[in-house]
Order: sequence, then C-alpha cells, then structure tokens
Amino acid sequence: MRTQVAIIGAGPAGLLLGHILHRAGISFTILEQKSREYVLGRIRAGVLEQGSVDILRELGLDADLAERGLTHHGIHLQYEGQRHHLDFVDLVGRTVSIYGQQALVAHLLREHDRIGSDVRFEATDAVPHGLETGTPSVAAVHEGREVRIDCDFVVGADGYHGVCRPAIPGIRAWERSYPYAWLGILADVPPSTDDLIYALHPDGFAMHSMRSLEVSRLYLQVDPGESIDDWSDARIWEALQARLGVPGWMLQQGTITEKSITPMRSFVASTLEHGRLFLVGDAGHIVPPTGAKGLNSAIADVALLGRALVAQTRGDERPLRAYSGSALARQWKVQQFSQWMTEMLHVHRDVADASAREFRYRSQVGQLEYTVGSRHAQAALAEQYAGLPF
Ligand code: RFL
Ligand code: PHB
Repeated sequence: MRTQVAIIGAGPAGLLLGHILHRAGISFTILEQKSREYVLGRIRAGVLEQGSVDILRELGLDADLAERGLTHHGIHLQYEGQRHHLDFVDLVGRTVSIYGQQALVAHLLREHDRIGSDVRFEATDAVPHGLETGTPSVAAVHEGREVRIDCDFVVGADGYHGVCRPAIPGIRAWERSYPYAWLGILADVPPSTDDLIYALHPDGFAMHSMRSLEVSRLYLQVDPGESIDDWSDARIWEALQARLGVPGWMLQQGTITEKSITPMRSFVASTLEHGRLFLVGDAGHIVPPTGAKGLNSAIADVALLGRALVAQTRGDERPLRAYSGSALARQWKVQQFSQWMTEMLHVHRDVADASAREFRYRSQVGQLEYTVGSRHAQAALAEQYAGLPF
C-alpha cells in the first residue's frame, strides 16, 4: 500500500502529527507495536505548557482538555520546612495546564477513530527502508501478514527504545543518567494543594501533583536499584508526609491505585534527520521529569515537523531541512532547564564523602533561597517552566 507519511509509534507525538497532516490533506499511516489497551493504559506525564495547550486549541483538539484540564498559575517550591509560591501569571503572564498524558492520548485516538485514520496497533517488526532514496518504505507484520508501506517520508515517533534512531548511520548521542529514580503513585484522594509542590528534603525529593480534583499524583525520590515491592502503601505515605509536611498543612491520604518506579535520564541525539526519515519526541531526546518537559518537547517537535511537511508538499523544502537544527537548538535549552531543576531538588546520596555531600545539599538550599528571593530568578524559572516559544 501507499501513503504520504508513514509514522512509527502511536504515543502522543505520532498521534498528534497524524492530526496535523490530516488537516492539511496529507495521507498517513500510524504503525504501533503495542495494543490499543496498552497505549491507553500508560500514565506518564501531567503538565502541559501554555504553548502546547495553544497548539491543541488551534487544531481543535482541546475539547476534553477544556473540560477536564486544570489551569495552574504557578508552582510551590519547598525546602527547610518552608513553602514558597511562584506566581507565573504575575512573573511572565503565562499559565500551565494539568492534564494527564493518558487523557490526551485517549482524546487523540478518539478523534482518529472519528475521522477514520489508518492507525494499526500490534504492528510488529517495523523496519524503515530506502531512507536515502526518493522512495522510502516501512516493512512490518500486522494481523499475521507482512505489510509494506511505500511513502514519501518516514517519521520516527517510536520513543526512546524505537527502531528509527538506530536506523540512522553514524548517529551519535549525548547522555547522562542520574543516581536516583522516581517512585510515582496515583491515589483516589482530592489534592491537598492548589498548585504543584516541588520539595527538597534531607530524605530526598518529593512532589505533589494531581490528575483531577479527585485524583492525586505524588512522587518520591528513591534509589535507582530499589524495588517497588519494598514500598508498602504505608511506607509511601509516611515518606510523603515527612518530606512534604509543613506546619499548619495536612497531606490527605487515600487509596493508592497505581505505583511504579521510573529511572531518570538525559539524552539528546546528534541529529533528528536522515534523508527521508525524521525523529520526533522521545525517539530523539529524553529529559528527567522534574521540569515536566518530556511530553511538551514531543508536542513542540511535532508542531515544527508538521508545519515543515505541509510546506514541503506545497513546494518549499526549506523548513524540512531546518527541522533537525531548530528542534535540537530548542531541546538543548530544555535539557539544561530539566537538569538544573533536577539537580537543585534531589539529594545526592551518591556523593561518598559526608562533608562534600553536606556541602552539595547546602548549596542546593542556597540556590533555592536565591531563586525564591530574586524576582529575576523566579521569572527565569517561570519562563522556562511555562514554556519557551515553539
Ligand atoms: P512515547 O510516548 O514513548 O511513544 C512511543 C510509541 O512508539 C511505540 N513504539 C513502536 N511502535 C512500532 N514499532 C516499534 N519498533 C516501536 N517502538 C516503540 C511505543 O509502543 C509507543 O507507543 O513517545 P512520544 O510520543 O515521543 O511521547 C513522549 C512522552 O511520552 C514522554 O516524553 C513523557 O511521557 C516522559 N515521561 C514523563 N514526562 C513528564 O513530563 N512527566 C512525567 O511524569 C513523565 N513520566 C515519562 C514518565 C516517560 C516514561 N517512560 C518513557 C519510560 C514515565 C515513564 C514511565
Ligand atoms: C505529573 O503530574 O505526572 C508530573 C507533574 C510535574 C512534573 C512531572 C510529572 O514535573
């Protein structure tokens, strides 16, 4: 069969790109290796930058977001038992929205069903071919049969473990891991806070987020080697109470409905382009979740690539050739912000020398004191958290 754009991966990046192409009358097929239920069941991110919200609105994909998303005007930064509010509206005139990636993916899929898109789940063994030629294709196995999709362009929206990035000859990457991980829970309990709380505590980082006015999402810094089996619900609540507690405030507890541990990594590929192949989202870069940038970066890439593919079909190749450079330049700014937030808020237990470890912790407190004490520093955080221009 033939289509104009073959998209590998039905995460938020691949699904959103499909909608942008559909609106421009460009045909596409999405190949996803997992089942629909699996894709709908993944929890992951929760914060949308204002720019991401604007893109969804421009595409008419914001009906569910407008109904269920929560507009937040800032965040709380907490350390040494004190909580400080940063007001993004006052600082930079911007807001963020709390809206689960799971809800976004469900909405994008429902809209694909409505417009009759060709989205194939459980399509395995995808391999892109002929990327250096004018006639690329993707081979895969779907419903027990080998399929070949001839196309003009292949888009790798297949995440960090996908097949597209390794298909680029000579590609390099820069990466680092962190000596900590996040234990995340979903709990059936109304949030105990208005805006998200990011807390540095001697026991480790903790965060209070939410999914709705009935469901809370909370995170704890743990060691990367830890097993979720060692974290009973009681132990999780005890750690959250200790790390998030401030005088005169109560963390409400409820039934934990999901819990898992996610490692943290920073990763940037040297290019997002090879001939007729383009990478978007986690296929090209990964951030630690502290700055809430993973999903937003995927949306930013897709907005840029979507526009470039539309221009290309109208005879202007330049935006497509500029895509990789532009997306990576923006991504490196996002990387430094995510790394900065992460290192400022986590306890570096891996530092062996006790004095050096204490020095590090006290420097982080100094950095937080400076941030909350300076309007310029607050504005810099707010500008980056609420989102750089696309
Ligand atoms: P995704 O969401 O990983 O989607 C990629 C899709 O491609 C499919 N796939 C393939 N399909 C066909 N053939 C192949 N060979 C394939 N290989 C892979 C996969 O099954 C999948 O459906 O990437 P995308 O679309 O770029 O979106 C990126 C975001 O999902 C990601 O940046 C964020 O969710 C990152 N992230 C988080 N970000 C935050 O801002 N806050 C969070 O709390 C947060 N939690 C998380 C996360 C990422 C996680 N991962 C990737 C392990 C928690 C986890 C567990
Ligand atoms: C979430 O709600 O899952 C979330 C919020 C903010 C982050 C990371 C995750 O920085």
